[in-house]
Amino acid sequence: MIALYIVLAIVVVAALVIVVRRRGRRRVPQLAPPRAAMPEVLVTEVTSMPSLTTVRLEERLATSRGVFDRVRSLSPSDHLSEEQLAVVEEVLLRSDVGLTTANAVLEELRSHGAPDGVAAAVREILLSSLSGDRTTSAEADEGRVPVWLFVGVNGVGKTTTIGKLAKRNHDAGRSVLLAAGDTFRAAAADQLEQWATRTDSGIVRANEGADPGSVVHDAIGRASAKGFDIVLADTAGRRANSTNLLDELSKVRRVADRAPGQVVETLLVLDATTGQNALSQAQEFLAASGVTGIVLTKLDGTARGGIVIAIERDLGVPVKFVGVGEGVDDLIVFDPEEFVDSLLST
Ligand SMILES: Nc1nc2c(ncn2[C@@H]2O[C@H](COP(=O)(O)OP(=O)(O)OP(=O)(O)O)[C@@H](O)[C@H]2O)c(=O)[nH]1
Ligand SMILES: [Mg+2]
Repeated sequence: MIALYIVLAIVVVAALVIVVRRRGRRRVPQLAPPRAAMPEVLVTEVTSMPSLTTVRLEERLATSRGVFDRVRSLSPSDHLSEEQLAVVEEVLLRSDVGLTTANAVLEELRSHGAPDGVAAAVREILLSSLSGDRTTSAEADEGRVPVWLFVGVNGVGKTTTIGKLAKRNHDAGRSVLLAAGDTFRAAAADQLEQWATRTDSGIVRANEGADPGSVVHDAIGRASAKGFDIVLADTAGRRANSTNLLDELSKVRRVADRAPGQVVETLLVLDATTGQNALSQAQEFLAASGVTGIVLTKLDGTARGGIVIAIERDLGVPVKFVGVGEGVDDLIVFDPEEFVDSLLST
């Protein structure tokens, strides 16, 4: 009996020791961690973080920016030497700003010099030539459906741009319907359908060879009946010959602009990598389809970023968006200051 009491007492004491030890161990992590340095680190990180778009545009325009390295390396001067002016001219022409703009910049540098730095002076002059109205409208008259029509030759990036802008409109709270007005090949509608799925948009499509005007007409009817907020209409980039293509675009535009549809934007899509060729293409489209803005694609990976300036100057139509990659978010609302800074900031 006494032995039993002794064993019980040992068990109770052992249990007490274990509980006390565990409590002791649990307390260790409850010690307050050292905190003194934390707030400072956080504040530094937040304040020095540049805006996402700035980082992305400068990164994506790296090739075009590289062309301007030689301008950045010139020293400030009240009177630039002929040698320095020749460097500026060569760089501007390589970046494809065009002869008119290059001459205007040289004239300005000759008469005023560049006391605050050559890159800064060129930046100011280029910026002053980008003064178009870049607002886009997503509003139509009462009872009508706003339509954005996308035109341009094949391969420039129309369908991809529609996908990107579908996402942008969707994010802005609009319900989007895509119209597969490129009936030249079946794959075009399949490609658009993929974008519709990815961006949560509706789509109206027809068989290969169908009349593009009736596809757009059906899409507008459906948008009006179902209450979609906007229609983005794709068109073909080729036909048997270019005259037919432009005639067809004018017809599609007329159909799209008939109530209940209303064309509020006609966006001409141009490929920046084709440089000055993009300009001659653009002239033909401008005459035919009432273009309200340019989307310049593939600015990533080209050295010819200056083409933006040539396009605005020579065509008198504002660049509204620029494409900087193949992904759904790789489209930027064109901001002249951000753009020129991406090329010329030191
Ligand atoms: N790097 C890059 N590629 C792009 C950009 N925009 C479009 N692309 C690519 O360019 C190619 C052609 O794009 P599409 O959207 O099919 O061109 P499209 O004008 O619709 O061509 P068609 O339907 O043949 O008239 C695709 O491989 C796209 O991913 C861009 O901003 N940057
Ligand atoms: Mg296409």
